[in-house]
Amino acid sequence: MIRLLHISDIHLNTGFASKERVVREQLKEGLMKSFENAIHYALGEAVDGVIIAGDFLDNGKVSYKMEQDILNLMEQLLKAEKHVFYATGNHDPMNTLQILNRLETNPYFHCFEDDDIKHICVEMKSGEWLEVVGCGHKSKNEKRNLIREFPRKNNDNLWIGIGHASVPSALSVGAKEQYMAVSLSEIESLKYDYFALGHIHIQQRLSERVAYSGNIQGLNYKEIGHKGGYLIKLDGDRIEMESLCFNEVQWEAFDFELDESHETLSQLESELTTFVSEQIADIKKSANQLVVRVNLEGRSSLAHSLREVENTLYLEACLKRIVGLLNVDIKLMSVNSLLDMEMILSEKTVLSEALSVTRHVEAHEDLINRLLALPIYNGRDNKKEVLQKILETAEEELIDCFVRGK
Ligand SMILES: [Mn+2]
Repeated sequence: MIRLLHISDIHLNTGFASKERVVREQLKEGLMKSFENAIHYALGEAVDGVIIAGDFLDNGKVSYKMEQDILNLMEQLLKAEKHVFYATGNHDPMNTLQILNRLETNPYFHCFEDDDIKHICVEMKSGEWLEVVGCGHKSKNEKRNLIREFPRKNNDNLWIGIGHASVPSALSVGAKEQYMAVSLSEIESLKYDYFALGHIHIQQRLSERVAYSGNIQGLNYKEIGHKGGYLIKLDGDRIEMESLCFNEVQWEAFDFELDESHETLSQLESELTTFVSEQIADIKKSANQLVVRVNLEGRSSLAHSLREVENTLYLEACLKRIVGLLNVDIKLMSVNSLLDMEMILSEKTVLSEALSVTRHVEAHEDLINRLLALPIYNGRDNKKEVLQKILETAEEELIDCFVRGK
């Protein structure tokens, strides 16, 4: 049996520029710690090798300390006779981490650095032979489907493939840039025993033998929940996969509905404290540190006070301290004042007239046509949806303007 740890997209030197200094440092340390967690796992378990499927680094700016930390962890693995299979990605193309060249002569270190399709055959401790086919990214903008050129499995050895590539059918957050795009059926036609993918940060098994390990610590609020890698066990024609958790810091986001019952900020603070504590009760047992965003929605008499930045900053600080979090962000999604809408609409005012247009825009065909002819809609194919969104916002702005005299 061959056991491999598959990780990818560590983005080790991400800057987290939007966060304040203390939080930024802790997020960066968390990334290194998450990587360490993965390496320590590999050292402690009967793992034959570690696959790193690209974007190990976020960019080419690597501090001396980080270089030394990386080298140190890699050397621990190699000393323990664990193979390292590292393929570069779009963030860490060829020559990004030159310090690893120093490991080139180590028989346990295998780097798939550029666009050459490398095919190696490695003898494992069990005496089994593992054939590994992979390639890296020669530049930051590798769009060619190099995986299509990989050789098909043609003997009884165990074969794995490694690539940092987009599979268009995979689940991703928003539209992710397509690098080395390859279809699942093309990968499957290679008949490998396992294909380790990197690039998409959501862990997912695309088929029995093709998977993205996901990243090992979230980088932003789109990347919530546990993060880690896969333990792959290959035994003859059997495959077993286990999802593992390595993240040191965990990102979470929760929606909180405001209503007329929230009358003072201090009352809101105490309700938010209880709410967030409840939401994270189970998560906190597994993650060491949490970064939490609270999305506020709804109508409340506190809308105005919440729009004052110093008030939300203070609320964030309170939540962070009381609940014991690494950081809290409060985001006003759609927070609006309490209003008697029925009354506003029933009155005969400019506002009620304007609102009746935004609410029943479909009744004004010529108006729609004039609006859609505006330059902001040029080249958009979902014009009506965009217009609808703008009208929804416009309603709030109209009310702000007329009722609150802004
Ligand atoms: Mn990538």
